[in-house]
Amino acid sequence: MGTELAIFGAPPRFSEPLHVGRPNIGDRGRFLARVDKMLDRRWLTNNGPYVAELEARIADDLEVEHCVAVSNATVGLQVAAKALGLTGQVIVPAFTFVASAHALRWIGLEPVLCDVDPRTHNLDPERIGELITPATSAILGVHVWGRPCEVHALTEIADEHELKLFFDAAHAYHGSLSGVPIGNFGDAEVFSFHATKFVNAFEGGAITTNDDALAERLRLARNFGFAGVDQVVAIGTNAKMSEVSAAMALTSLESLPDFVSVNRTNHLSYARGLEDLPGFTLATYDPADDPNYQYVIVEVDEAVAGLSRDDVVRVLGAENVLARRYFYPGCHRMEPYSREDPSAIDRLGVTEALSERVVALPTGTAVDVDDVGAICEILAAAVEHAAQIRAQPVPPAVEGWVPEVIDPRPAKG
Ligand code: T4K
Repeated sequence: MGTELAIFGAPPRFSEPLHVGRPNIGDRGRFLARVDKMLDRRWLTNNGPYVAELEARIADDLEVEHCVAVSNATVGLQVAAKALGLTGQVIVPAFTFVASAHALRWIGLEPVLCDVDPRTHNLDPERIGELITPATSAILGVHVWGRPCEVHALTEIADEHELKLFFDAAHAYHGSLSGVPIGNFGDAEVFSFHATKFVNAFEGGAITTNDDALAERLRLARNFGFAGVDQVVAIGTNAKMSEVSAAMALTSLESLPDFVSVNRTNHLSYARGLEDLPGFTLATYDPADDPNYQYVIVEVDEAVAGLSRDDVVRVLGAENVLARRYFYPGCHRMEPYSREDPSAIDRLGVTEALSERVVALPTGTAVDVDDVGAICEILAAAVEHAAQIRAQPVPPAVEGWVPEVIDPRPAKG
């Protein structure tokens, strides 16, 4: 295609925008039937029957003792942190969605940002020791892209320093490690069922744990501290999942094998389409971990590809492919962390590099192999015409979304 690229003025390859994070809908009829039933019984929230069914289903699927459904994963992380009695500092990866850090900061904890492993994009256990202080109360691992953290190494560190260990499993429903489903690790794990996630409840999440006493505290904290009618025994918040969200999550879970299958097929197609493209490295999944393949993550090596990651985002944007720079620019370059700990940059070399190189590409049930094939063709043409692209300003007349590539970074040095 080459000069037919939209960035050179050709019509965009896709007439409708192709998003990263387009929700998987599942069986619409089953969902609507559930909603009808819900309306008939006039039980809309506050630990309703769908929430109870969802919690039982998840606990069963993940082979975990307790599941506590919540209104979203951000609040779920806060409820977990409170129920774990965390104080002071919590070690968190810098390369994550900002919710992992913000959830803690919002409740007065201090997220201490740690670098990640360049191979896994997950918290690097080797870098944790240097950040532990007398104020550290916990480590929060994030299973980024649904790939499991180095759970065993993190557990050893947490045990040695008597720290709590919990996981942001927002991306990781369905994954496992050495045959143990994610949901069973650390003191607790927190899943997101946001619309863009593998299991979708519009907005929603779940906390899982094998600790009976912790589960009780989680349930209290989720519902204002109510232990029974008129009986408040603890400080709590409102983190309850509504019935309509639980109905959606249950419907989503029924379609889970289809979602995995589509994601796996798309991932394989990307792998084939990109294998000979210089400077493009697709993040892989280990099939033994039974992953959900929900994210298609590519690292762009500008020195080899001749194009930067931001050039790639611009080329795709012109074609109506709305690729995302997750997790640009890294938590350490966002407020308030950039202001409160500006020297964090010095210890976050891998996060810095990844946030410059990583791009998330569209997948999920709204994307098929033909779409993937077209995206790979666009990328191949972009590499072939890299020099022209770098010289070419984005034509203002290009239809559709063209990402704003504004660098919010303070100058180095
Ligand atoms: N921890 C981690 C590691 C996370 O990634 C997240 C959330 C959390 C914790 C917190 O979980 P929750 O509290 O949300 O349960 C999106 C999601 O809003 C966010 O949930 C997610 N991570 C993050 C990775 O992605 P944005 O700012 O990129 O959202 P937005 O509005 O740009 O949407 C993403 C794409 O999805 C767009 O291209 C449009 C498309 N989209 C989105 C929605 C909501 C649709 O096509 N339909 C939709 O209904 O954060």
